[in-house]
Amino acid sequence: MAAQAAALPARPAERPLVMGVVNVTPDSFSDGGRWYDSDSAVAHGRELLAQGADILDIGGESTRPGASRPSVAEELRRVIPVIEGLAGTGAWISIDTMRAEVAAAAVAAGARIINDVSGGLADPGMTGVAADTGAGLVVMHWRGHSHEMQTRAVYDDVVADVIRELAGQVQGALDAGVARSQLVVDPGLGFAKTPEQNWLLLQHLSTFEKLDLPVLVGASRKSFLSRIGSRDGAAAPADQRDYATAAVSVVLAQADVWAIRVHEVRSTFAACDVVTKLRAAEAAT
Ligand code: PMM
Repeated sequence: MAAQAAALPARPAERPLVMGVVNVTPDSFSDGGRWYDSDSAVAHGRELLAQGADILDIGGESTRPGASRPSVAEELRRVIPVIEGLAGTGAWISIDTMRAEVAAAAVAAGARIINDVSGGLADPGMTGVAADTGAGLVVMHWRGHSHEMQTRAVYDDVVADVIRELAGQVQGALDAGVARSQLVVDPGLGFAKTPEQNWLLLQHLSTFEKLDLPVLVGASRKSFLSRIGSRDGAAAPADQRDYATAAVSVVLAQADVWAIRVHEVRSTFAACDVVTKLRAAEAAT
């Protein structure tokens, strides 16, 4: 009998996996419009792979606060040619979508992981696609679409509430027939979270071990990082938040998360290497 392909890439012992973002959108907050045509998106994906990215996350819908949703046809038009263009590289490709139809088409085109920022809540068919295809499934904590999420950042205890709600989303996936070995959880930084709540979640990442599943974290270029490092109080535009992002990646590597989702991969590899070297020095003493 042929061995069944693993649903998820293995994490190297010494560092988290690094997931590079390819947003094929006109309006993502971090890089909207830069890789909007298929050829430049494929070229960008290849560049991230050359820089060492372990996974490429291809998305055709911006989830920034207030963004309007593309049609299904438009989302498919954006992502499928890019997945087809990158599948031949043998890279692990994830599809960043909340739609079951897009996820199914993406897996047929070569994606092996479904990254659903709604964690199965936006489209009731999503967990069934993961169960039927055996693809990996990232279940992110989510409380509503972009136009309404900022009003939903109200928690009694953000860490406990996010973990409890994520556990419910995970149970929904398991009930639909998804295997535990397919699942990854994500605290969903910036999604129905204030900056203070994002920092609390980062501070308490070890609490997510309760869920007993790999943890993915995406802090890259998010607005809670816009004033990190600023000495005059001015907010940096999204594409100038990579130093702050890399500093968070040090924290994520120290927390031994499964994967870090970033737009600029080199600085996160540098962050991971710093943690690896410190650990080696500690082991040598
Ligand atoms: N953040 C964004 C998009 N997709 N997926 C996961 N799993 N986790 C995240 O934190 C996440 C995500 C928003 O960032 P972008 O618009 O720059 O891609």
